[in-house]
Amino acid sequence: MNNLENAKKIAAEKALDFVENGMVLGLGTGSTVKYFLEALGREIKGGNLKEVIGIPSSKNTERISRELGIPLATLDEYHEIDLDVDGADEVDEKFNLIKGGGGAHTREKIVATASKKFVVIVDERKLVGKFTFPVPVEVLKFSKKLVEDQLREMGGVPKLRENFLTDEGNIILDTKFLVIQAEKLEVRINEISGVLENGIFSRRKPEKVVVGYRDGKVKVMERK
Ligand code: A5P
Repeated sequence: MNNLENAKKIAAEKALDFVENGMVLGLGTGSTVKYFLEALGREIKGGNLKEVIGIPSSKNTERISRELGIPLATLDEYHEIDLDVDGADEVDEKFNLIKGGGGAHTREKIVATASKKFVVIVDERKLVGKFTFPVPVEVLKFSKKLVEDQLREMGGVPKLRENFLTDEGNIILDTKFLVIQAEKLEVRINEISGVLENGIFSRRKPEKVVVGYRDGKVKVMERK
């Protein structure tokens, strides 16, 4: 395993410290979360964690979790989640996030919003002073052109994610902005008719960000 993968893995494994018996867990999506799922599966199998139930944020996470023997439920069955563990594409100093590199941000935001605690696991590359990642915007196919026009009017440069549909069957417009004022932009993009959700998380920010470093260190940062 290379240093970067190890950085993801140690951040993911550290997040297990916050998991307790009997918890309902939000299960995020992505390559960092995969390490969390593997560690969680091991703990459940080994009997160290009991009566834990996961609410997956994507079909992919659902499939991996099933393979690992993690008991699952739906948001309809449990609408209060104790702890959500998820990755991110970028994290700024105020713990605003950009998510959706894997196209799962709509469900991820629903799960994070339903969670009492939200912990984000990242490798050190994801910590940024200023966002540069294109904002993933999930859009109904029907409204593609109209949404693109409005994103351009807002100063964005939308680009269709090729050969990709979300779990809900929608398209993603990855939209580059020169300046991202997280709170304003999150709300404004969602006001466009035809937009389901965008990948800025400024209203549901994590309480903790666990960062794995390529030199093998891991740090838990708390939101002030
Ligand atoms: C999924 O849509 C995303 O929000 C992921 O949480 C994010 O892209 C982080 O993924 P990695 O851990 O694979 O970088």
